[in-house]
Amino acid sequence: MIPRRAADIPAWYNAVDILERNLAGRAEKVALLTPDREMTFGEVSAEVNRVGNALERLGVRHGDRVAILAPDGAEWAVTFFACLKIGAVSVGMNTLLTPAELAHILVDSGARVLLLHGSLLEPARKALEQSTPVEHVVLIGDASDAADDVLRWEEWVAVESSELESRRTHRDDFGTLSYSSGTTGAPKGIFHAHRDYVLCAQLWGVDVLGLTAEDRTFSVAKLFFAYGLGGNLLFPWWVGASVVLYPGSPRRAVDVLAMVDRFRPTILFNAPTGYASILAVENFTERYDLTSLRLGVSAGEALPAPVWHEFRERTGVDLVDGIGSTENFHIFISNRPGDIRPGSSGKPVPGYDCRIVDPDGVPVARGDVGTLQIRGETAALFYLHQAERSRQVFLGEWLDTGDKYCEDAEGYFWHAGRSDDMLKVGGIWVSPVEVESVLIEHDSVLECAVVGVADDSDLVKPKAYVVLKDGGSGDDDLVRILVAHCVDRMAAYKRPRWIEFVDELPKTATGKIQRFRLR
Ligand code: 3UK
Repeated sequence: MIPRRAADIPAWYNAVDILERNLAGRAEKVALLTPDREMTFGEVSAEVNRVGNALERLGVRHGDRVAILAPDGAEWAVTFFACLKIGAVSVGMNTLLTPAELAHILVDSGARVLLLHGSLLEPARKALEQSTPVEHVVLIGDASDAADDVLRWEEWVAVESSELESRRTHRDDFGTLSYSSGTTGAPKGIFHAHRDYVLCAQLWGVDVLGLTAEDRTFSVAKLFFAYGLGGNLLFPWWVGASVVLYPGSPRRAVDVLAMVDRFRPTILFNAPTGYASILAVENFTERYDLTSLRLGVSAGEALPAPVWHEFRERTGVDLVDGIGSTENFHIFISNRPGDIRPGSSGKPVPGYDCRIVDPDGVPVARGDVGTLQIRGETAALFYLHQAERSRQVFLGEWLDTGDKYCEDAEGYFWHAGRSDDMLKVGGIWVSPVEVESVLIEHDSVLECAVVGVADDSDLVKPKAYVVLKDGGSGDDDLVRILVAHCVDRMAAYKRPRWIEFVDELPKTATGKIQRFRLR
């Protein structure tokens, strides 16, 4: 099967096939490597069956949601495929979120089971203190102070059979529910179907990126992001390549470099900020052996051309920038090996149609900037529990990306910002409205506005303009206090990198803050 259209996939299809197609001929091949563990396709498959049986024993059935809150590792990957195999829907949770955000996702998704890593016990415990639908918690790794009623992964799977029949799923049945942040309000739940994983694997992973069984992928972007899940699990396994899972922090470039040095991957998945932070490590090419790399992939935010050139000069490795979204599951416009325009997002991935439209929905002239809409079979259909927002974004066959783009004479697409106020910081969404609402909670702050400002690498980071209550002018101490205030209440990547104290903020006649003027 070479699926380039949904109709190429059998109507009744379970995407556990992505794993199990390797059992004929590659069962003994290493499927995944982590800093402390290695598993073959055969071993992963047996473990998937045990976990599938264990989930069914807990009562998990077709369509039920299973949340995963864990660093990237073997258990994450195994649980993901176990859910597919029994027709359940996995909810990969962002490990950086606050307890309140985690609780929201547990409630909104209706998760009945939570797979929880011991290192995340604290935020999870606080989240579970609120009323959530979670009936069972399965604990991965050791955490001696966990409650008695949690199940322990090892014991939980040990008693199960390694045989399991796939449950019958339609190619259009959902296999994942991912959460993505918006400007205001709660994160939006986005379902993807069994069909989407194989279509994206073929259309971009194989046809554009050129993945083969000889590759070994490594991703700094986590599995709970669609970017990491596709790039570092589904697409490589679709072609029988091995994946290296990294449980550490994306912010530690030296750890990332040490992983590449140790595991010798051929393809690196990272966000532009991640590449810029590698470049900032002194003499990194002398200290770490990166010669295994044949390509780097960049997504999450636009990759500035200077970063592309510097990375190429220092390492000899070409970076392939492509734009994807959780709504579409993965990349739909991309550069490709051997055909790269640094600074651009490349050309539409075959299988997707792209159009750039004005505010009335009319296509603009080539070269003009407009809003990008895409059409393709991997697009989600709606946001869970957000009918109104869904109607604005999912326009029948077309999906409104909210990104501004222009297409040049040669057909390359150039990112030109967002049509909302959302910021991508290190490839992850940050809502200026959310940062403002946290800053304003501080006693000294009268009002504030947060905008994206480019740093030395031309990558956007949040900057806050703050008006103080006492009419004061502020100082470095207050900057530190306000940043600490933000880090206490939000994921640290959302904190303002600069704070400027001002006497007033630019406003419209109706009193609305004009963020564009601050930008
Ligand atoms: C922005 C980019 C310019 C853009 C994602 C690869 O990022 C992913 O999904 P999200 O839902 O965010 C989507 C939004 O992020 N963006 C992403 N990549 C680029 N802007 N150049 C890029 N290369 O605003 C887009 O609408 O978090 C990325 C694969 C799968 C994904 N889900």
